[in-house]
Amino acid sequence: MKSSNTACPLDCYDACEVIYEEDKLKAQKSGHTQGFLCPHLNHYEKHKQIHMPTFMQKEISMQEALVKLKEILLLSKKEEILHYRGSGNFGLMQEVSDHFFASFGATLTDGTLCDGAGEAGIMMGRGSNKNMPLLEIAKSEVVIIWGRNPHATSSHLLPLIKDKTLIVIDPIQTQIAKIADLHIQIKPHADIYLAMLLCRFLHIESGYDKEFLEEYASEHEEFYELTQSIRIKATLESMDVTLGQIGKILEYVKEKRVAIVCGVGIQKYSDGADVLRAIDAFAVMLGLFGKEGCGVAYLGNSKEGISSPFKRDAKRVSKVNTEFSNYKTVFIQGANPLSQMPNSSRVHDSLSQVSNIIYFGLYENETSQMAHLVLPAKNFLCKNDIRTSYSHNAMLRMHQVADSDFGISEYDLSAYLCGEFNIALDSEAFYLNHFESFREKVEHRDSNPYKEGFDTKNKEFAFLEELEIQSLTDSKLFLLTPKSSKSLNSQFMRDEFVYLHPSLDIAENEEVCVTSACGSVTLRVKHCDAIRKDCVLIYSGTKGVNNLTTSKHSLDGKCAIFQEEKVEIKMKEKEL
Ligand SMILES: Nc1nc2c(c(=O)[nH]1)N[C@H]1C(S)=C(S)[C@@H](COP(=O)(O)OP(=O)(O)OC[C@H]3O[C@@H](n4cnc5c(=O)[nH]c(N)nc54)[C@H](O)[C@@H]3O)O[C@H]1N2
Ligand SMILES: Nc1nc2c(c(=O)[nH]1)N[C@H]1C(S)=C(S)[C@@H](COP(=O)(O)OP(=O)(O)OC[C@H]3O[C@@H](n4cnc5c(=O)[nH]c(N)nc54)[C@H](O)[C@@H]3O)O[C@H]1N2
Ligand code: SF4
Ligand SMILES: [Mo]
Repeated sequence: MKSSNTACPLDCYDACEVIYEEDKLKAQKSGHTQGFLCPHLNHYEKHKQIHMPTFMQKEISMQEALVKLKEILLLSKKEEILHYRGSGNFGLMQEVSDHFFASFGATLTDGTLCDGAGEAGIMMGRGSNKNMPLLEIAKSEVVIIWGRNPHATSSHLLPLIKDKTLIVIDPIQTQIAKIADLHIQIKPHADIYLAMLLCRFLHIESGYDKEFLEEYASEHEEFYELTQSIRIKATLESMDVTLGQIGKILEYVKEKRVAIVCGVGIQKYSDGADVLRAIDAFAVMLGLFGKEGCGVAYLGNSKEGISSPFKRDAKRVSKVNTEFSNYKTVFIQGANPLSQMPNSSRVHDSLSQVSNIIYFGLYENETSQMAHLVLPAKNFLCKNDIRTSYSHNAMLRMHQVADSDFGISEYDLSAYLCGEFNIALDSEAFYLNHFESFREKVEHRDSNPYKEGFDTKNKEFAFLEELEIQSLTDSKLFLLTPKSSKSLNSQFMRDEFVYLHPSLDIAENEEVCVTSACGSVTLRVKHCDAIRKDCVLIYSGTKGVNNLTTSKHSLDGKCAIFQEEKVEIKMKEKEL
């Protein structure tokens, strides 16, 4: 009999445990899943998957599609082949195709569209990125939600923090901000200054953890000097934060078990690394590391402690500004780069010059429509896999719980290609067992890391040493592109509006053109009084949002910077 236990495959903090019974997806009652799933899985079966492979828009059989794929690879030189894999499915077995392409001599990708800038900042300060897991946050007394929107992106955090003192720092009055004890509706991109000022006032009030600093952060006096380079009054004004609010934060956190829960919102900028490093510095000043119920949560490394059984060394190019036109053949797996990479018109122009675009995914989207060969994948219910999370330390088997007579799994596709090209590949069970052998290690990751110091050479925290003060005021508007509760990036129900503050005086449903230095998009307006007047909100996954974004990298971390470019609204010859 088939197992009925599996796990949600989606790129999400929560990595829920799922039970499949009578064709229905149900949540595991115990553990981190707490008996509920989110709309993505509650309505999973409603989203129409691709059933038939196509070549030049014509339906073909899977066998014909595989032969076509082999022919295309045979006719391309190795250096003309690019394998571009996204995060549509978070299972560890997704990587099996990397094994084929790396062994074949193709080029793979590196860099990230997601959390890399923030992670780089954390690594620079602490020497590693060891996360504060979900269950540890549950033990805190005060939670600072900093650039994360848990109602949309990590709802399993909510029951764990419901009775705590809540501080939210977000330019949007999110649902969590509405119920918080304190919401700082900060100007976007100002978090680094807020973090530095918090450190400075903590120092002035001698509210810092002296013992901790002496042992693990002896450069704190130099850092205090750096914080003094910020002009208090002018900076507060430009951030839209008051001295009273800073005082309030310090009052709430002093002598308490504090969890600072960060999301990707704060680091979609060129200096995203410095933002996380400055927030870490505040946590260091408070002595929050290595203690129960204290710490900084971000997106941890979900693969920490797990070695890959696959061949991975290959030439790599960045996922952020991939020059597709350098390749004759591009194999795209679990990704929708035409929508989700920055600077869509550049991506479109570059992909247009590729002779063979192969799309291997579940759903139709901009990328599948442009592909020459489309290969439907099997969904997570119909294949075997295993996954970990970037927010908690469980390892979850994703057993095959159903059958489908269409699509192909990543393992079966790779096994076919390895067979045809004489590349060694072990059995699926071998790889699953390999990952399984790390369960102990993953499930016993240190919940309070850095007890014996940081992972830097001298075990001390490395503070930011310089700060470039940027102006936050000009006439343009900030672009915010957070995650929508109805879609998972470009999967499922994609949003299609631009949200503006009603005081901008643009009528609802009016079509406006949003422009940036990179491009423009025309969208209909919805009013939203939860956003600041100087912001334009377009959710990730909205068609055309990335016409506006730059394909430049963050200064550290090889990461996309979706909120770097400011925007303007144009309508009927009027400019705002
Ligand atoms: N429903 C849903 N869930 C998802 C996803 C999805 O698309 N939909 N995507 C998944 C993925 S891939 C990821 S990486 C995670 C990310 O999930 P989150 O970490 O929650 O990231 P975002 O939604 O991008 O942004 C979070 C918050 O940051 C705020 N923010 C934006 N700019 C700033 C700023 O300059 N300063 C401050 N303080 N706040 C700012 C936004 O207003 C938003 O409320 O979610 C995962 N979960
Ligand atoms: N403007 C803006 N752009 C963003 C972001 C933002 O916040 N704002 N967020 C960025 C972030 S954080 C991320 S992580 C990226 C995500 O960007 P992508 O990784 O491109 O993610 P999706 O848009 O969800 O596309 C995933 C595709 O994977 C396919 N898929 C799903 N399951 C499977 C499977 O089991 N097998 C195979 N072969 N395919 C499958 C589906 O068909 C789906 O179309 O987007 C980034 N882009
Ligand atoms: S909350 Fe996240 S892990 Fe849980 S069902 Fe929804 S998308 Fe999947
Ligand atoms: Mo992401």
